[in-house]
Amino acid sequence: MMLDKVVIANRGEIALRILRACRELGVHTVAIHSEVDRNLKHVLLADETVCIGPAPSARSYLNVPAIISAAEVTQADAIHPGYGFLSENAEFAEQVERSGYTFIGPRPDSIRTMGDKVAAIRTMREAGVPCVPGSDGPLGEDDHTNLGLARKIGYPIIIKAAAGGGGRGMRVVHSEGNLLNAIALTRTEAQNAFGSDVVYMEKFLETPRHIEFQVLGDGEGDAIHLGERDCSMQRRHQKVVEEAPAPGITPEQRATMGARCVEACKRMKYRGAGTFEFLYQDGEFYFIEMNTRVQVEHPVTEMITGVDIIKEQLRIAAGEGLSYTQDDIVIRGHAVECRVNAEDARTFLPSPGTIIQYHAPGGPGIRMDTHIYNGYPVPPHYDSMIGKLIAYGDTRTSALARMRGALSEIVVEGINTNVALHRDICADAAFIAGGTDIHYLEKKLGL
Ligand code: MV4
Repeated sequence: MMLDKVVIANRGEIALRILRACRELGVHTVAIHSEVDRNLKHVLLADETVCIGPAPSARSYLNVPAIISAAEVTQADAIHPGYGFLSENAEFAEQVERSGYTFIGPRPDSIRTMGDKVAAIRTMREAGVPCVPGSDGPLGEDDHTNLGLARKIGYPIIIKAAAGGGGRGMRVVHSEGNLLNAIALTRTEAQNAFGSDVVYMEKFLETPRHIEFQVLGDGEGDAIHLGERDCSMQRRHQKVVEEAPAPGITPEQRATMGARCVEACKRMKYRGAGTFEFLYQDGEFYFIEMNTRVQVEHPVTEMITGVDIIKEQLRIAAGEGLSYTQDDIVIRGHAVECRVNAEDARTFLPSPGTIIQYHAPGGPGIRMDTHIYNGYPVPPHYDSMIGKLIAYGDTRTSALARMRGALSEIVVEGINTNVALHRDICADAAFIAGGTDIHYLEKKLGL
């Protein structure tokens, strides 16, 4: 392994996941952490640790000079950003590289292009990836043109901020009378939230599923896909349960869509792990966004392919290329992931506090990716996700049976969690049948 020492620029379960992958490859680890995170499991396990600032993320996990200084003082050679925080910040990736370190992720230009949703859609359309019928570019200021565009696409339509994504900066328009006002409002909000008032228009799909394809690129023009995940079980743009493969998607659909994503990766010489997000409705896929990072739900793909995605990220960053060709990738069995959050069951508000008692679930096909332990205090400053319970089986039915078993075993005391919600979802007839849409959970919860 051409990497000797990696700075893990994240916290929680993903930091521990990255540390484990480094250990397996004989790579030394530096855990950088905030003042309240000295007792994080991966910090206790890391070869070296550097405190980079106080609890608020803006002063620690988002503090670029502090993170690069930590790489300097420890003489590390690479930085893994994990997910969230600085993982999709092109300026950070650029600064890391300009300072002489390897950014474990895509080239800054790829991050920048995909961060601009209009540029991302143009790139995908040119590569032959199917997109949602829409404006195929930013909306101009001419009202007549915009009214004509929407009429041609057909209502309902959705106005989205080019700098948005992940559900931020969007507005649905059901009829012509509201269009111009909606464009103006979305522009103003986008300007305030992202510093850009560029917006675009798409046909609004009313009952889609969220299906995403995992890709790996070597940065030199080779790329493979690892099939898809279904992440439709969500609440307020927060995924709750994910699974792979997506129920009802045929091997032919997987091969076709996978090949289109791979073609797009090859054209942009994409480097590292990435995810193509699609809406899937009435048997058709429509590209909406690309994520240029490893995702929370990567384990379900690891379970059905046997590929260690974090190890692949490290190998690619080290210039060792991909360990697999597309023909090596065989999808076998089914995996489901439940995100375990420290939150109130009724209000969904974060519920920090000390874990008094933790009993991990186990048995065949059960994987728990978590940093929690008995006595660990969940701090109030960060995301409420404390772990991911993953169940694998030969079939979806067996994966779900194992998940229900694991959910009946798991004990997390001292804080409130959403484990009861997961028990409810995994006993839900429509979920068990498979193929529920992105609105299913919110409707079930009566929102
Ligand atoms: C859409 C859509 C329907 N039609 N675009 C929300 C998050 C962002 N990634 C894109 N989103 C959506 N875009 C069109 N043309 C519905 C959503 C959407 C959604 C998408 C995926 C997962 C959950 C969602 C929840 C609400 C809305």
